[in-house]
Amino acid sequence: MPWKGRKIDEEALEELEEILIESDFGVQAALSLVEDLREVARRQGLTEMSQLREALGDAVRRALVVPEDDLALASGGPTVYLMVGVNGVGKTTTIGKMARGMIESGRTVLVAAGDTYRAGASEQLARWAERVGADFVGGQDGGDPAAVAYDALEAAVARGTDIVLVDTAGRLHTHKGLMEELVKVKRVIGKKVEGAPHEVLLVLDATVGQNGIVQAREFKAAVDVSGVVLAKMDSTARGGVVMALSEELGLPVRLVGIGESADDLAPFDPDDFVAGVLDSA
Ligand SMILES: Nc1nc2c(ncn2[C@@H]2O[C@H](COP(=O)(O)OP(=O)(O)OP(=O)(O)O)[C@@H](O)[C@H]2O)c(=O)[nH]1
Ligand SMILES: [Mg+2]
Repeated sequence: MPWKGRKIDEEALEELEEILIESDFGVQAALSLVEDLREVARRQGLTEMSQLREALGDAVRRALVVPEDDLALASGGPTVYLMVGVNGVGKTTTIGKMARGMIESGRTVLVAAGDTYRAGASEQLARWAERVGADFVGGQDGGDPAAVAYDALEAAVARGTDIVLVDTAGRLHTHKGLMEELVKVKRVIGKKVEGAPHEVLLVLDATVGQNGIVQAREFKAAVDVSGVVLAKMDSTARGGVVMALSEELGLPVRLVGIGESADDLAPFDPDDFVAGVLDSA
C-alpha cells in the first residue's frame, strides 16, 4: 500500500487488512493487527497512514513467538531431533542442510533414514550424509521406521555422537494410521534416550500459505511439535504464515530454507520478517 499521503480512514485500514490476508497472515491475525492499529490511531490522534507503519512493525514483533534459547542441545547423551511434515515439503533436504551446519560448528552428526516408504528416500538421505560428512543409519525398504530410529540411537550412543537427525516419511496430517505411526516413532526414541526427542521440528512449505496452519495444528496434536522450519522461502514472498503459527499455535519458526543446496538454510530473523512485512504492506 502506498502509505505516503494516505489519510487514516476505513478504506485505507481495510486495504491494509486485505494485504495482510493475501500475505497469508490468516484472517484472525490480520483483523487483530488492524484493530490494534485503529486503536493506536484513535489514542494518539494520528491522521496519516505513514504514522502507523512503526506501530504495525511493533505489533507484528509483539505477536511473534521468539524463543529465548537456541535449539535444544542435551548434555551427556545424543541430542535427537525428529523431523516431520507432509510429503515433499523439504524434510530430507533440511536434514542435510542442518547436518552441514552442525558439522561445520564442530559437532558429530548421525542421520537416520526413518522414511522406509518412498522408494529412493533412504538413498537420498545417504547421499546427503556422504556430502556433508554425517554418519548414516538406514533400514530395509518397507521396514519399521521406529526400528530404524532405535538402531540409529543405539549407534549414536555407542559412538558418542552429538546429534541425531531422524528423517520420517512424508504423511498427510489427515491420515490417522500414519500419524499414529509417527507417535510410535517418537515413543521409541523417548524410551531409548531419556528426554528425547529434544526437538520435534515440523517442516512446512512456505508456498502453501494458510494450509500450513492446518498441518501444524494436526502435527502438534499428534507429536507435540516444538518448532517449525519454513522451507522454500526463496520461492515465495508470502511469509505471513509465521504470524498465524505464532498467534494460533504458539509455535516459533526456527529456520528458513532458502534454496536447494547445503548452505541454503538460515535462522529465522524476526527483524527481517518485520521489515519484509512492512515492505510488502
Ligand atoms: N527452492 C527450494 N527448494 C527446496 C527447499 N527445500 C527443499 N527443496 C526441494 O523440495 C523438493 C523436496 O524436498 P525433500 O527434502 O525431498 O522433501 P521431503 O519432505 O523429504 O519429501 P518426502 O520425503 O517425499 O515427503 C526437492 O526438490 C528439494 O530440493 C528450499 O528451501 N528451497
Ligand atoms: Mg524425505
